[in-house]
Amino acid sequence: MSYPTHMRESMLRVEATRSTRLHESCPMMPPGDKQSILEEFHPDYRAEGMREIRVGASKGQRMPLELADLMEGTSHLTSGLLDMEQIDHDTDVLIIGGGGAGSSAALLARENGAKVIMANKLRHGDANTMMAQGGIQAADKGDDSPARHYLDVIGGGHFCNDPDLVAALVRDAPSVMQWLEGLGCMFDKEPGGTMTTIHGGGTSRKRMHSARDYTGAEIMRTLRDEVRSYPDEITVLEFSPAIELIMDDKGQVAGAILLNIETGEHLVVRAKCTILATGGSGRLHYQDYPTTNHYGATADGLVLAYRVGARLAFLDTMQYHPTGAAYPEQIVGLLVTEKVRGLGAQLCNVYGLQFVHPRETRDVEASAIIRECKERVKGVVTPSGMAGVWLDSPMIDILHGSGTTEKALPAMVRQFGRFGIDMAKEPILVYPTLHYQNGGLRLRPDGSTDVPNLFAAGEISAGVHGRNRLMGNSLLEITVFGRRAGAAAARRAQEVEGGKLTLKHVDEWHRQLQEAGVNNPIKSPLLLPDYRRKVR
Ligand code: MEZ
Repeated sequence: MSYPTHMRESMLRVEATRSTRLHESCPMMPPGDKQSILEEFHPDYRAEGMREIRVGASKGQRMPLELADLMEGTSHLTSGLLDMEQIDHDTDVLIIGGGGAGSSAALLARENGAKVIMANKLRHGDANTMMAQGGIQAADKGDDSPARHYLDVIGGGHFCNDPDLVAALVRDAPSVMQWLEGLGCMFDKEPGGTMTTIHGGGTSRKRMHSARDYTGAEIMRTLRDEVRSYPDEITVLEFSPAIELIMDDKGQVAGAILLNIETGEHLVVRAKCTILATGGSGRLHYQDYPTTNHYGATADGLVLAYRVGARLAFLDTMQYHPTGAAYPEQIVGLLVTEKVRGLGAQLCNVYGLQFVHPRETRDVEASAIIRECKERVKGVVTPSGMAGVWLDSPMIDILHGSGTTEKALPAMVRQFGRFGIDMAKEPILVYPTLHYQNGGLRLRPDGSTDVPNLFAAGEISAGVHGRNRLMGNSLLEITVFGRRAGAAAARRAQEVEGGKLTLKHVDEWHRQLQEAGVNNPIKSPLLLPDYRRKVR
């Protein structure tokens, strides 16, 4: 397929400026310019895209329209619908979600003596973790330290992060890398055996560790294998999403109702502690953006936790990854890892000119691309009418030696190679894509939430990243807080005195919706995105 003629013409301009650009990079933006570009171009600042939620513990908080509609949805159940005395599974710790956070939690809960059930909406490991490419941050080299990592995270998050959560993240990072390696995770190494590390946007040291460009898949493979080697202590249920949390008459969370989506059967799972690890919400396609996310990323855990009174934070900030594929159409929105820029590729407009430093933080980088295409009209327009900018990937082999692209980015090379584009020789076209939910449930460093016996870990949570996450801190977050939540939930489970199970909170939720005048609410959790053609 390769590129049509008009795109080739623009590509020639990128080639023409390359030798000069190899020796010069756009300067980083001063702080004032960063703030103004965000306010003008970042989707989070588009007032029409957000609204306040009208009910619940965080009433009045702003969030994307699509999410607010879902959070204000009605349950698939009411309290009288199921016999809550008929218990299908009884366990110490129920984990809802089997991506990296859920799997890490399962392992640590087991290690701390708990019997565990892990409920997956689809298959174990069908999650955003599997799709994460570029790397995982950890300050484990001589020129770096958790303190430097801390400052980078806080700066990247616009100084809004929860300091205790950040401290936990960066302190645990080196030991989490050792843990993963000990479990068999094959990270990239130099010939001498030290871990290969590169920069990411907003990092002051090279601390991005990777497994080529399928780091998340490698971590998920390792964690899944490990979980599956303890079948007597960790029961894995697949195709069984949670559709409601269960409370007891003492006001504690006491498990969940699962829906077996193959048989339509409802399962009552009683648990002393419950961990939500359901990930993010990219499949809600805020403001019609395409997404890098897994099909299951539909905010289910947020919906369930909110109904039992958990508080939310930072849901008015989403991450638009600067470089989603913009051509060919078949892969629009799929991730082009930040590692491509980390290895030196620069962004260029239709004239082959650089317009932004390649390693600004993601929110700034994405805003600069949107401005280049929308306001300055210097994007490259594809045959489907979408504008994008060039990511000059051939720079990688020039800077690091022939064959580097193939070695460091095999998944990317294949993704574009299928369409006749050799990214080691030709630049690729990119545009921002919805990637990550910066906010979510409020959390303590041990993974506990405001609601008794309810824990959370991973993308569902809020505060670690403030208003903007740096590359590689999500794979770190899922392992650090998955482990913490698993251990804390197992410890707590030893003390829990359960009560009588109930779904009365669901009736109370419906009453609150009515009182707030929320008309025609949709049913939630959504479970899977609805891609059917809409009737006009
Ligand atoms: O942390 C991420 O989101 C990540 C590593 C993504 C990427 O660009 O590869």
